[in-house]
Amino acid sequence: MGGSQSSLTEEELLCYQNNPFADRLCALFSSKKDGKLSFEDFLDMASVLSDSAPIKVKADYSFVLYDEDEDGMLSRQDIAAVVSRLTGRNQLAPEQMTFLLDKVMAETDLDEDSLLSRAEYEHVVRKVPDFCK
Ligand SMILES: [Ca+2]
Ligand SMILES: [Ca+2]
Repeated sequence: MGGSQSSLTEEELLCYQNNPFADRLCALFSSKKDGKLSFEDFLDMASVLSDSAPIKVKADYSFVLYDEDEDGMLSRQDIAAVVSRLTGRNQLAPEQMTFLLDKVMAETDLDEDSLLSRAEYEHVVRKVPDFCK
């Protein structure tokens, strides 16, 4: 392959589906790790994002997607970043964010280490499949 014509840029992806995680998706699915998606990368991504993908696959990819600092755990900071992407221009006030993070952690952090491991995350996703849509 070669030539940027066959790749989708971040902007194109944003236009394509207006996904608040477009830059993370590009970083994740870019096989050349240059943030650009080839047509094959795009198909990979589409199959993972499709409703028919197994929940385990969705849980795996969304965990990596949300783990912005890529340390293998979801911290309050990672989750705050997810929330702020999802809320876009209607950002939560700091105290609302703290309240929300407290609630999320209380429900999900089973071993109370203030971090969400992959297993804990998968547990949530299985209980609330909409969580990783
Ligand atoms: Ca992390
Ligand atoms: Ca934990």
